[in-house]
Amino acid sequence: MTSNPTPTDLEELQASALRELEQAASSEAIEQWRVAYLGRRGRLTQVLRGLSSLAPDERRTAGAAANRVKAVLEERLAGAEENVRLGRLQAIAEEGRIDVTLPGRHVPVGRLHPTTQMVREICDAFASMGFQVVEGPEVEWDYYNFEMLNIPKDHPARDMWDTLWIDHVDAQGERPMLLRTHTSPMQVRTMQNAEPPVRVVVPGKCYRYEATDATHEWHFYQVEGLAVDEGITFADMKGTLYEFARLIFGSERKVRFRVDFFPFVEPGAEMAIDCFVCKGGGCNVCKGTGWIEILGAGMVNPTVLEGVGYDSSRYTGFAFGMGVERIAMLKYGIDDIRLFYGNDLRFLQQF
Ligand code: YSA
Repeated sequence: MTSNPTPTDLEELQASALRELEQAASSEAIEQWRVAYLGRRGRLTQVLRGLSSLAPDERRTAGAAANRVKAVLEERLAGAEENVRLGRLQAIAEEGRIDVTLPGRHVPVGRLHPTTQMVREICDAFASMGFQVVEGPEVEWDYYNFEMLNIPKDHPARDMWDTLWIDHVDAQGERPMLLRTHTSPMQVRTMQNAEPPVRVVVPGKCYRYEATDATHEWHFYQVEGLAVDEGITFADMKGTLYEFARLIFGSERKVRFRVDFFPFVEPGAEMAIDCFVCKGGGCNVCKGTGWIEILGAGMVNPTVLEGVGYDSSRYTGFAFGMGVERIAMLKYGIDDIRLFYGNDLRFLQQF
């Protein structure tokens, strides 16, 4: 064919191509046909290449016609390949080589990470008691992580949180940014953006400049809780946390509150449950005490309430913070926190 194809040339090319394709009964014959017409040196490909030497008007008309032929040939090619495939399957079936009684092939299905499952279970427990779920930033200002929580600069209480600082220095030459060491800064952010009553839980990742061991990771998850309203008492806090422990660990578990110190609560408490291994008798999991600490809590310090503009003579509240992996360890009897982030499917597939 010349480099200036007429409509008749193209019709003839299409007709002869389709005739030949009908004769092609095997995959090999179909492939030969494809190379002959649509391959790099195929007849239709040559036509398309030749179009570049035509005047623009002619090129447009001839190009459209050639592309229509190409679309027809490609469609018929796909149909012919499918027919050969079906024919092959039918032949196999007729020979009786498909055993429909064989079990199917296992398709691996993904699942949620155990930490994610535990976060959701904890949040569901508090949602059932009327708490909203909110989230906040992992890169945080010193202002929210410490100062607004009644932990001023150079205060020894900062030593309770080994901090990873962000390499950003402000005009005063101070490092005001960090990776949050706990979810407590969200107490302040939440109160700054809402009037009481407030009831929130905050799941999220925290970071500490700590050496890892069986119960410590340098990154881990916490769930924070905060409730502020008129007339909230320590008894409300105990009742809420008892109910939480019952929902997560079952009604047989015993709960213990003891005095603890956090600068942002007054009074402060730690909550422990009786050891799941020895049931309170004392063993090496609970270090002989019979109890395992699961969270820190307390009544929100009036200084924190006043800092966000709440009237502390009118409003009171409680707050708490728990380690998610530690709760999962207690619930499922996991003896090393590092298993959570070792990416070992043998561990992860158990949940
Ligand atoms: C206390 C009082 C409140 O009113 C509100 C919150 C809190 C908790 C406080 N913000 C806090 O972070 N306390 S904590 O340092 O003792 O950590 C709380 C929980 O996080 C621990 O009980 C533990 O379960 C978990 N945790 C702490 N460091 C961890 C860790 N989990 C894994 N690896 C670590 N390195």
